[in-house]
Amino acid sequence: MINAVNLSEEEYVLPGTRACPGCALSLAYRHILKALQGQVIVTVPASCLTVLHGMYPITSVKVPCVNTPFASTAASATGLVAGLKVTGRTGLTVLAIAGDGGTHDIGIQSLSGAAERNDDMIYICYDNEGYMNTGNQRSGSTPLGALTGTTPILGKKQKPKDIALIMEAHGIPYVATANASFPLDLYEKVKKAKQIKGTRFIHVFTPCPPGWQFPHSHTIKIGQLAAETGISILYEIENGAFRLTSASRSIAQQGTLKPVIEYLATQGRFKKITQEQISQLQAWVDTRWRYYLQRAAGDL
Ligand SMILES: Cc1ncc(C[n+]2csc(CCOP(=O)(O)OP(=O)(O)O)c2C)c(N)n1
Ligand code: SF4
Repeated sequence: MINAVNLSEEEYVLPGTRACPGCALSLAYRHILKALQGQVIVTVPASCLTVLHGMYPITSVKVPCVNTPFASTAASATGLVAGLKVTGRTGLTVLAIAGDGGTHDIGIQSLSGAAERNDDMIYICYDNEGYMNTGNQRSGSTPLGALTGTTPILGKKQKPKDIALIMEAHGIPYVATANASFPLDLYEKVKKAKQIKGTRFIHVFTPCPPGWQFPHSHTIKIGQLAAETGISILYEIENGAFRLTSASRSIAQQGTLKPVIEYLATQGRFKKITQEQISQLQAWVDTRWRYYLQRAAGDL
């Protein structure tokens, strides 16, 4: 079992990246690369992660990286996998990693194709629930009631797409959800995914201080609250076997979820949310939580 004491001290994300202070993506990425022990080729579309990497020829990251057009992250990973195969190189993981805009919306076609072929890659979606690199436009993952630069005055009217369920429906060998506030759970999942062949998909919840409008010192607390209220549910599905993990598992075993309003109140993006939207969000969380509890109990 990994813990903060025996976690590898080797760093692949160097100090001084161009990410904002308090960026949960930086924290998640640091642990993702640690879990892969640097034995990785990364492919990234335009996003906050390309900004974090820095501008050629300078980079803050100690692994090889391809910058790929927005829609083609998974397709470029497929090409890298084929390239490694024909050149006979083994021991390297191909990691495709994109934001929610690059995954739920723009990259979903190439991702679905790669998953259907079961191409041998890890695909990670870090989810800051908007197109943040270009100043916070709404995406298919932006929650109901959240304000962005492209939502109506009372916030987004639709609920988010459940990308992990969409990926599970492809029948791939490993699907997991994670949250940057629980980095060791994320680390364990990436480490496990590294050992599996075929398409592995991990969704990571990554709070974003400027986009979500909260002080950058609150990042970890907000990620924790997301798990405590059931907004972010942590689980893994390995060859069809479902299990809750980390905080979600503890809550399922010995607690109840906190009301979603406690989470909403921490972020300026929800400042215009109506009572009706709060009730809709709470109902959405309750339905999902019941569903995952049933799955964890083996009832579904
Ligand atoms: C085809 C194309 N359309 C639009 C853009 C402009 N663009 C660059 S990054 C970005 C936002 C990416 O959002 P997301 O994938 O959610 O990642 P984040 O920025 O939130 O990390 C956009 C729209 C682009 N680079 N290419
Ligand atoms: S805008 Fe958000 S996701 Fe992007 S670097 Fe800043 S904190 Fe991170």
